[in-house]
Amino acid sequence: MDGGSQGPGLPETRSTCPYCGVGCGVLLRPNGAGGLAVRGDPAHPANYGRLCSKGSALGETVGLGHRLTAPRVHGVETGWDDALQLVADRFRETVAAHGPDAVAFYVSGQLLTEDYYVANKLMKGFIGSANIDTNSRLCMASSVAGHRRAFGTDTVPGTYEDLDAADLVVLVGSNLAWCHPVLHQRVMAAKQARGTRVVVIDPRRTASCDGADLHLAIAPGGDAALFNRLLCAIHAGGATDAAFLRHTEGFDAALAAARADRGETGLSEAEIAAFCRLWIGTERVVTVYSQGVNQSTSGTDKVNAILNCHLATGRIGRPGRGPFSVTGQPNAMGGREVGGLANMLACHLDLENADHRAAVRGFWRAPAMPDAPGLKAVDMFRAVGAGRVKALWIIHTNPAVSMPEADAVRDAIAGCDFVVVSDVTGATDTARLAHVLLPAAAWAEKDGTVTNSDRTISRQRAVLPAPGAARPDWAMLAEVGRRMGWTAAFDYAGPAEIFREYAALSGIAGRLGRDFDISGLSGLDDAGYDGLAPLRWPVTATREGGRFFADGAFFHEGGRARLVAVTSRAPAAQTSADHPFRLNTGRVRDQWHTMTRTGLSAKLSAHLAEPFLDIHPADAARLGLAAADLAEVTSAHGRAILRVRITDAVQPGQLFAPMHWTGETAPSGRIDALVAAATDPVSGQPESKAAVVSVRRMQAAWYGFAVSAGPIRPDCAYWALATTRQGTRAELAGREAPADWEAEARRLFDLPGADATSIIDTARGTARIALEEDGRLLAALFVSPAPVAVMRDYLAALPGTGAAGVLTGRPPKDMPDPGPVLCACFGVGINTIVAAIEARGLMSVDAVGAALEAGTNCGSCRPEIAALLARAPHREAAE
Ligand SMILES: Nc1nc2c(c(=O)[nH]1)N[C@H]1C(S)=C(S)[C@@H](COP(=O)(O)OP(=O)(O)OC[C@H]3O[C@@H](n4cnc5c(=O)[nH]c(N)nc54)[C@H](O)[C@@H]3O)O[C@H]1N2
Ligand SMILES: Nc1nc2c(c(=O)[nH]1)N[C@H]1C(S)=C(S)[C@@H](COP(=O)(O)OP(=O)(O)OC[C@H]3O[C@@H](n4cnc5c(=O)[nH]c(N)nc54)[C@H](O)[C@@H]3O)O[C@H]1N2
Ligand code: SF4
Ligand SMILES: [Mo]
Repeated sequence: MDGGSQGPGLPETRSTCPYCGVGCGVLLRPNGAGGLAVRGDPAHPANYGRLCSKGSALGETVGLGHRLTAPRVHGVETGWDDALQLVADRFRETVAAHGPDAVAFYVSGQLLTEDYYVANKLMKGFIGSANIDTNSRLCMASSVAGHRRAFGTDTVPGTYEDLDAADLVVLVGSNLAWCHPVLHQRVMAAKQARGTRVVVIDPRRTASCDGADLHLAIAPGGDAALFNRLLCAIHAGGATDAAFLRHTEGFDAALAAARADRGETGLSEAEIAAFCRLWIGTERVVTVYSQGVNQSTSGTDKVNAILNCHLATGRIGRPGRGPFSVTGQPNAMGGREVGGLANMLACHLDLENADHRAAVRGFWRAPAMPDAPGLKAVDMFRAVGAGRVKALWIIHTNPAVSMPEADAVRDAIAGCDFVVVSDVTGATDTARLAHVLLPAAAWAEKDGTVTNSDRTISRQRAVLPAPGAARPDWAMLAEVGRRMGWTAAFDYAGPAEIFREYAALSGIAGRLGRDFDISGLSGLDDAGYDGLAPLRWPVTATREGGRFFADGAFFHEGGRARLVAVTSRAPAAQTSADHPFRLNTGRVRDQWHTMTRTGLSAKLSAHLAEPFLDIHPADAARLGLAAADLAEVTSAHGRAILRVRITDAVQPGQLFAPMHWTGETAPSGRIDALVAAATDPVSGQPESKAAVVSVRRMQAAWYGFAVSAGPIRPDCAYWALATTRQGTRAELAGREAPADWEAEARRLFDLPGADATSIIDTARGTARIALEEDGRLLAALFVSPAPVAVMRDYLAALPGTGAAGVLTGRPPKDMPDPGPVLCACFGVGINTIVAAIEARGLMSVDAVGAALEAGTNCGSCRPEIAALLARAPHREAAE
């Protein structure tokens, strides 16, 4: 079972990082006491030993304090037998009374392939409904739809090696530096090695711009218009590949549509011309795209506008050339392969194709199979809200936070007759709404496979025991299948057996002319599965891995690719006097989605500790907003309160806010409460990046900052919690000040009996309260009528230590404040880095690394260090 090397002490096991779709290999060494040492696997082809800040901090997230350890029915712990029998009974009764479409599964691109395969088989083959959809609908659906329109299948043509071999990498709607950091490092290495140029197309200036040659601040939704301009320029400049175009159809119509497109790009003619020159003039070009493209009501058209340019020039499937949709979640790709979307069958077979349906049905010996697509995510939760879906099983995702119109989704789940949630913790917005809560084995506790962005299949391996009764997801699903009466079909001994069945089915798909064929692995025995080294599909008797399409063979009937005629469209919602701002949303470097795992790490929580709103200086001035104020943001669907950050990284009229905060960590920061559920007409993917909102300053009576060695229990209009090494820190604000701050502090920290030292100035509205026990600081609260100015990172380190001097809010003179942590791996703060740049005259990121270690482990903070160097007077940043 150990696929890794033997070092001193306990053996290391090879596995895969559970976060992003880069799919980095990791080497895991349990310490025998529940802990885990993690390093990059030098042999894994995705990362060759590199890891980002999130991967490096995995060891900090395997603690068991927050874990769900037994099934719960209506909040009461019970055994598996009762819980799963109830699930099976309720699903069977609901189907019997209301038909198969009255039930649904909502699953996740973070499930392992084996989990996903069983869920899909149970719903589509046995329950007989296509009502299984996944959070990949919010993530990859437009890329899937675009690939299928152009290629006939959902095929990613290229590989990561293309990023190493490209002379131009164009990042469209991708903040690669923060969201796929190891791929960004590969691009930066190529820049160093061969001078690869990098263009970023993003309305916002991001960390990815720091290493780029050109940033095009495109108008939100303007991508299709820009790539249509490029298609025209390709044609006008004679850069089409006539020989390759013979393998395609639709060029003339696509060109005509591109010529007629008058869509807004927000760019100057000079910028467009420079981009077209660079793209056309560089044979080895990879166009990488992500959520700025997919999460749009014109997402599928944006994808095809990009694919059109690569098809027209024949720059596809050859080294250093191609369109490249990077996947978000660790198994987003695997989920697409097993058919987790409501409109797909397993192995890239089509639900709407009768031959495909018959083949899968025969293979599964399935009693029932739907012949029409099921409900896509947005429609699924609408059907839940309307009472048409009466039994819902949510697995490995947190839709009460991450779906657009999140308040309505939360209410829909709360009102559903029967809700099952499988999660590793009960402390999520969604899990709190479950009738039946099922404890899942977590990443380091379960075996299976994942597929990353470049079709590489890697093993995830269990190295820790699952706590309490927790079980892998496939095991719960298979048990429910058996209890619903399909004993033989779900009688799996383990993931290896599921994988073999899946690989065998893919052989049928291959014979039906599909791309996804891993039939070469269908004979893998258990030992072979345990030892499986990363490999890229397809894997057949005659072929392994490689690129697709250089030979001009596509998967549409007739074998040709299709260029799609595309006309750009602005985002669905228009700004107006009521909602004058366009709200863009996305990710920060060190948090993963709804923070249930990264939020446990003090290192990762130090980078950005609360939800924020980026706003342009001109807009802030007009609204009377100062830095660190709180802003109330309102849309037609909900409201949020967020910390103001004034920055010209966003354009006037535009805002940016992160997607990560939840009812558990900052209830007023649930950003999807603001986002409308407008969807792309082809893919059904929601437009998560283009809400329209209004903004005003929150009239807070008081602002607070708190640190504690224990939990903090805020009860005020605005609060945000973050994990620290010593316990918890909190940002607070309220509309009305409590009468007695000392009593409030005791309540907040649940410390009724601790010794209090207070400095309270009622006239000025300030209060500083330290709660101690035997001279040891337990907690401290700082209150002010304006945003609290104290040295947060210094204070956050004090609980548990001697309490002297805490109430000054500042470190003693001989101990400088390091500032917010920039380098998560070595805990180096911004102030420390800036001071070293100034005092020692450091000129490069490497020099900062040599002096302070910052940026020398995972490298995720290198773009930010480069930005600090660039701001230092008279110095050039050299990455
Ligand atoms: N740190 C971290 N990394 C992650 C994740 C995480 O939660 N945290 N999640 C993973 C997942 S599931 C995903 S899907 C990926 C997402 O990875 P990315 O897509 O790179 O991340 P986002 O921040 O969602 O959005 C990317 C950019 O799109 C821009 N954008 C918005 N509107 C437009 C537009 O109209 N056109 C263009 N061209 N750009 C636009 C935004 O300004 C943003 O910078 O990240 C993965 N990696
Ligand atoms: N506004 C806005 N909204 C967005 C986006 C955006 O850019 N902007 N991005 C969208 C995208 S691309 C995505 S991918 C989604 C992500 O959104 P979600 O999928 O909702 O977010 P996660 O926090 O990843 O949820 C995963 C859940 O699974 C649980 N879990 C962890 N391990 C296991 C396990 O082994 N088994 C089980 N059963 N559960 C486990 C975690 O505790 C957590 O509750 O958000 C989407 N929403
Ligand atoms: S880039 Fe980071 S988050 Fe993504 S797989 Fe690699 S280590 Fe994990
Ligand atoms: Mo995603």
